[in-house]
Amino acid sequence: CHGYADTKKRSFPPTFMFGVASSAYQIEGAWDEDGKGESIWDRFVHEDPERIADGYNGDVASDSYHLWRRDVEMLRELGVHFYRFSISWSRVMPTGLSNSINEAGFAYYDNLIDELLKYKIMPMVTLYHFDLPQYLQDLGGWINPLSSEWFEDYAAEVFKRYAHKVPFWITINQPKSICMDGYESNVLAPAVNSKTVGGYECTKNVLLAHAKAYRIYQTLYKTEHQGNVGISIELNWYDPVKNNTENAAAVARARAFQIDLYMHPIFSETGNFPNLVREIVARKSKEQGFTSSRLPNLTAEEIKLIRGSADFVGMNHYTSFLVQNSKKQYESPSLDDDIGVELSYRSEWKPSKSSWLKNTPYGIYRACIHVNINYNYPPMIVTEHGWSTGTGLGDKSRADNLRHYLNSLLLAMEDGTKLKGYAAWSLMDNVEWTAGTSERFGLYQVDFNSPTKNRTARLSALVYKNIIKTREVNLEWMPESLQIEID
Ligand code: PNW
Repeated sequence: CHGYADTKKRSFPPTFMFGVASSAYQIEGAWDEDGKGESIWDRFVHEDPERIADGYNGDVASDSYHLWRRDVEMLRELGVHFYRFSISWSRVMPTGLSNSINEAGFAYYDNLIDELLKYKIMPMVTLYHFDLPQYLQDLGGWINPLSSEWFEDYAAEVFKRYAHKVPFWITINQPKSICMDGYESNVLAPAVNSKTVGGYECTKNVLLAHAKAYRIYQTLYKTEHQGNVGISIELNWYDPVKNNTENAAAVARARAFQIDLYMHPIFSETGNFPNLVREIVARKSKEQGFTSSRLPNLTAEEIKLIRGSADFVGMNHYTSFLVQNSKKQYESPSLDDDIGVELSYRSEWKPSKSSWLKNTPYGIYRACIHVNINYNYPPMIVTEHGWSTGTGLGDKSRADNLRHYLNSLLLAMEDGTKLKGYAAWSLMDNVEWTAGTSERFGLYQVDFNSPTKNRTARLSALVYKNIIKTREVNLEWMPESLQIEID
């Protein structure tokens, strides 16, 4: 255990990669330009503009569709080794199906990738970050059993074009958000809000989609290009509010449903969904009058396809939660009822601009150890971690959050975590889904009122630049000015 009196100097190894992350819908804009097809996010925000807190949606977003040269300049200012961005499926394949190819859409990514390579910044491409083509949603989206094949075709097309240029791939960003926020509830598009089987059917199909894409890369490109393909999983941390037997069981359920439901099929020795989740959902489903479990069965063949289908764990970590056994009765059936816990936060945890996000740096250490112990020390990359503020350049709270979480990661590495890289969320302010621009996550501020969407470095950008340059975390250091330049 590391006490606070510990003054040992630690640094990130020379091979450790620093980066920043973004996603297509959140930054690109140009929602219907040059042949792009409609996505579920376009539909979701246009159908009911009130869904976005401040009314600012992804129609224009940070306008990166036009400002990608400036974006790469910012990456050079920071001195990052890689840039994680996502490809908009409906921009490159307007209906989402394999016969529907939009060359103008691919040209955007050709340019971006070539500009990155010109400056020796490695592209890390996410294939899917929440923005399904609407045409596929009209066919059921991630509930349709064909969805994993649609995704496989899309992945094959993108690999074919970029496998020789892109060393790191993320198939899917956050299956839990996609399925539990998009299909089980109505927090994210497509807001299907099925409290019965939607979230779990989606989970199965998303895992299959991921695995099929992984196998294509393995079969066709791995030998020649030696790239790495992973998946980004929400790995926030859950601890008991108070230690007692009831809460211990509650924490086990929280971790099983929120983390291991997605990790276990891919990264465990045995594969399949975790036993605890299978038992609980099977039992509840029976009580609820279903003839089979709401959690779909995976066939032996499916288990085998999914197991081992990743070269690294992509960890998206933002915060920690306190868990207690729920006394209240949730709607039944529902995911909340299946889990049966209530979440809260310790009052000492510093709040961000987002209600769900508190500063708890020890949690990222604990999440790493959870992965190490349960999945036998797999290679890992933090593919997202970040902090929200309002507008303003003097974001001391983000700089402090960044430093303390990176410090925790140094401790996790010292204790055996095979962490290869870290991406800060996010390069710049963007459309924070239904929060619009009311919660800012950027190292660079974006002036959304200006037609030119000017980007300006925040204090945290300079702090991060210094960490990248020195490979050390100085918990005290403050930049003297807010000027940032390319070295
Ligand atoms: C991520 N949680 O989602 C997404 O991948 C990003 O697109 C998003 O902008 C970013 O977080 C900030 O919100 C999360 O409950 C969803 O702790 C949920 C949680 C964290 C991140």
